[in-house]
Amino acid sequence: MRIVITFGTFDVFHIGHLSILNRARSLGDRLIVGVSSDKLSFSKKGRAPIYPQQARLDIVAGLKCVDDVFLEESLEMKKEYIRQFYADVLVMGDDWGGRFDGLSDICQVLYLPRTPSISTTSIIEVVRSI
Ligand code: C2G
Repeated sequence: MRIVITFGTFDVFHIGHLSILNRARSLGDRLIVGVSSDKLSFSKKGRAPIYPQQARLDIVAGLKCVDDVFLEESLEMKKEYIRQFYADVLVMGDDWGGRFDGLSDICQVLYLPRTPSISTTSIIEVVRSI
């Protein structure tokens, strides 16, 4: 059994989010997703997410490719989460390239290419301009 873990805010869920989760799932037998808490998300992006954390958790948990979700409270707790869920592989988008290489002593660390031309920020900008 190969367990894959990944993390993200997944605010205003879009095709780029679905794509990385499907690709992450295909690298193993189970996919566990840490969804950033509202507090963590605010500290990363300097603005509150549009969707509150419970909605973001429910959306990600409802996907066919996702086996389990939990709330990610801190960027610095990746090691604890990896151990807690017995993850064999950590998948991150390549916008985080290199950032978590220090964890390669406890699991495989892979960075997958982001889907071009879509982001939560660009969706917010389009909606604002209508
Ligand atoms: N993503 C993607 N393509 C896009 C947009 C996002 O592949 N066009 C990926 C990101 O690389 C990330 C995941 O979708 O792997 C979730 O994206 P975000 O919600 O922006 O995640 P982020 O806030 O970067 O959270 O502990 C790390 C963080 O929680 C990552």
